[in-house]
Amino acid sequence: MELVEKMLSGNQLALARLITLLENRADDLPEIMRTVYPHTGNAYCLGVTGPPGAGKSTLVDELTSVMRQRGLTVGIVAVDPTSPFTGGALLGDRIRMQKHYLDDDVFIRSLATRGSYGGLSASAKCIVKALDAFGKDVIIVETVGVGQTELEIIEAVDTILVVMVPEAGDTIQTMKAGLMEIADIFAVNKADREGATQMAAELRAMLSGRQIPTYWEIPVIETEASNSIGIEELYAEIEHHREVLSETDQLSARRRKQREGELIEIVQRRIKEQIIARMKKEERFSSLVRKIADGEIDPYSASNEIFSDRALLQDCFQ
Ligand SMILES: Nc1nc2c(ncn2[C@@H]2O[C@H](COP(=O)(O)OP(=O)(O)OP(=O)(O)O)[C@@H](O)[C@H]2O)c(=O)[nH]1
Ligand SMILES: [Mg+2]
Repeated sequence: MELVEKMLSGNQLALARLITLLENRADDLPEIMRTVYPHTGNAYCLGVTGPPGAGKSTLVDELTSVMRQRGLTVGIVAVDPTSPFTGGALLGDRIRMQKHYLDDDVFIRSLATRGSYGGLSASAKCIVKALDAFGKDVIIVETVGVGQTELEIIEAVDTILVVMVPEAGDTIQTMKAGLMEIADIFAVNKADREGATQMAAELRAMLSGRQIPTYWEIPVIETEASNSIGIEELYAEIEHHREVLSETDQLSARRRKQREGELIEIVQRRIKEQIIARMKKEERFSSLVRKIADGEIDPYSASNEIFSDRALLQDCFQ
């Protein structure tokens, strides 16, 4: 693939075009990924998640400055699956405000839903791989941590930073959203506001009761992203986590698990797409749908009919 070769040789424009293909899940995506894959595995991937407006983008921006000072190249993928209509445009504007927009060594792309079921997290993961193959040292993925899509994406990173803000009910929300379970590091951002120290203490107390991995004690760092306060400390913890993961072989364990998940995901998607495409060609399928709609048959019995049709299934997997 010429475009992939160009990208691999360091061409920024090729990278941008390739990422657009991946974002749109172009037909040749599998072929692109086959070529990209052997060049992946060198970048470190940081996931940043937390409630809307917590200051994730501002923190990402600040952390990027620290990384750039250390000579690291950075790729940023911001995912906003919440608003299919305005999300893309809004996010685009927000991203543009970042101060690394003109830095050639920082590549920024925002993604928003296109109504594709489950496609967003898959696209995001492919894009992270492309940035990795391109040679970025660090890839940062920002998501609003609420739904399944975001959790799927965030699980594909090496270090998960959960950003919180000192606002009433936030801790409980975070627990509900499953963020307590996935955090490697907590940042209590907007520490200039009242209640930050108390929230950090609350979080630490909660964590001390439930430290599951013995190799890592989850730190809670207070930050003021918009005032550049606490960023170096936060970055130090990210570095520290990375070191601990490598020393304890947890990094390779995480990545092995991610690859396994990735395979299962790809197989699932292929099965789903093939069966559905094949089914839709059958007159019998539309008559089944009619029967379901008319209440003559339930969807479980209808799916049994489909799965007992050996000829149809065989046809799917030739
Ligand atoms: N007071 C205060 N405001 C902050 C701080 N950090 C960020 N903000 C402000 O909070 C607002 C939201 O910041 P963003 O970085 O866009 O937050 P986000 O979490 O990326 O938001 P979404 O992507 O929309 O979920 C902006 O107006 C920031 O300037 C902080 O430490 N203190
Ligand atoms: Mg943001």
